[in-house]
Amino acid sequence: MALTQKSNSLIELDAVIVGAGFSGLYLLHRMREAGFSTRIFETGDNVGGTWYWNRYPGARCDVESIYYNYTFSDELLKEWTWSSKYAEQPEILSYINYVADKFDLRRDIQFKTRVDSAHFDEEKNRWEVHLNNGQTVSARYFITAVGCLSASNVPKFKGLESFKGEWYHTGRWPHEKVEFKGKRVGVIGTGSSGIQSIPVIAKEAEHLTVFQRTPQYSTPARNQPNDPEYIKQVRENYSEIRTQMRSSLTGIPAVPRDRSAFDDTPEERRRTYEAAWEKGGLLTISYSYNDLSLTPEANETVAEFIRSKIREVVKDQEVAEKLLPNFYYGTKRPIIDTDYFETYNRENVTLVDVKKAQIEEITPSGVRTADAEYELDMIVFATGFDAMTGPLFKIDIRGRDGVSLKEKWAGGAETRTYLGIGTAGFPNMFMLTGPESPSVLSNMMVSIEQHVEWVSDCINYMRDNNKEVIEVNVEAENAWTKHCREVAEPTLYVKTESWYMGANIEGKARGFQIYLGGVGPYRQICDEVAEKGYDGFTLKASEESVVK
Ligand code: NA7
Repeated sequence: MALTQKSNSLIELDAVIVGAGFSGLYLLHRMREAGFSTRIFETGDNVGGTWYWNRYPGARCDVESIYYNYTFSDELLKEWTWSSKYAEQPEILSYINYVADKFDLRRDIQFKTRVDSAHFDEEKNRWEVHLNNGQTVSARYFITAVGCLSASNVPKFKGLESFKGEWYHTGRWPHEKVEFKGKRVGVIGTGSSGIQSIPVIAKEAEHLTVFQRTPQYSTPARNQPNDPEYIKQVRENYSEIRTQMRSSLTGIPAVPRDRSAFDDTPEERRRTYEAAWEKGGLLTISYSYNDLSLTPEANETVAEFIRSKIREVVKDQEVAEKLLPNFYYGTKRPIIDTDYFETYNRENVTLVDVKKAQIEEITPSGVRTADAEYELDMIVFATGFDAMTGPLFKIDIRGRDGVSLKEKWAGGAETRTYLGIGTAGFPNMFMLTGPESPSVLSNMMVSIEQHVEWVSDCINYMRDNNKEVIEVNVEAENAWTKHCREVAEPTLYVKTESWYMGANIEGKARGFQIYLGGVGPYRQICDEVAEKGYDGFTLKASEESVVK
């Protein structure tokens, strides 16, 4: 189908995709292959999404590189070789650029263009999409590929505008090299971004002050170059690996040991945790036993083990004490690092506990906490994101009766979706890795491919069956949201104030918005929905479409 431009300001398409990250790019490819006129609108000036924006020093993926790539093209799998176990941001960005070129995707991507609003026109059964450059696009389908962690959060500290030095947010890092040499740098935040960047900045800066609110559990990544023999084996077996990834719980072919933490003696447990610590990696420790995320007692065994390692690594015991986490392990995003705790043994690093004495204001020359003032030349905000709903709410999305998504979801407090893919009252709109899908608690690549394939298959089905409108049924939505909450409720996740719960954003309602049933079972549910002719959705041909 051809793209038509009626005038300078109206573009007609089959589908609009928002965002040129991993999900948007693959969907564009699938849609074009199927003959749909599709265009991506992207704020940045190049492809990459998360990996375009998060260029901070030390940025790296914590899912093993061999699992963190597209798997839809065997040719692509053969062509690309990851240099190390955990790929660095520049290498991932090169990969995304390579994919964009290989599949000639750029010609249908409009860069430096923000989607400001998308309103469903009930008379035409089309989405009217407004861009920040004044253009209007009319499309049958509106698909958000905006990622879960793209709305960066710079807390509203008093006085920030008065700061005379440089400041950056890790998720909006400049393209030019940021110079730390000879500077007094402050990093606020010790989530994954802080923990990845702190050791790198410490090596360059004259002095680094880390402002920590919540100490974190972090375990060694033990990154290493990929052995060519290993890569050869992976290539030969990728078909099997892909099947395992797709049917696994997290999108990584690993299973928790079928054993409770209390099936072992304390000595055996310690040996198990020590071996996992030495091996490194994301799921190594957390998969040591099957009840670590379920019971406080089992959880405490791994939590205390990590605390003991922190006491061992950090030489100054006063500093070590400040670094000891005390929430349930794994209920905030588990982190893997390279020399994070070791960094506090450096002479040029100071740790400040801002839970004890909170940041009161940013002054022209630094940061003032309740009990001290810190002179700084640069502040790095590693303060995270308005996750899940944040990126969607940045767009004024309105469905039937002009109701906005933000209103429908009461600012996030009442988020309701069907499968995390659609929401009632917003016909022909699909969300890739949306709230209430496995998303951030899975290997995003597996979840992205599954959503993209499901959505593009659905749009194909619509065309093949002469349907014009697809819309989530309220009953199906209510049942899915209920199911999501029931799966999360017995876990320890809901007991911790985390960004999974919306707790990192001032005034944001608390609620767990990730489907914890696992990517394999989730895929099965989605497949069954499709096999039953999109059970839980109402599909209408053009003549039967509801016109109010
Ligand atoms: P995170 O994990 O949300 O971490 C943000 C950090 O910033 C965390 O330590 C926060 O403390 C801290 N923070 C946030 N607001 C403040 C204020 N006002 N004062 C002091 N400290 C603050 O974001 P990341 O970018 O590190 O990682 C996001 C995800 O990207 C990661 O989980 C991976 O999935 C990839 P808190 O814990 O809220 O007390």
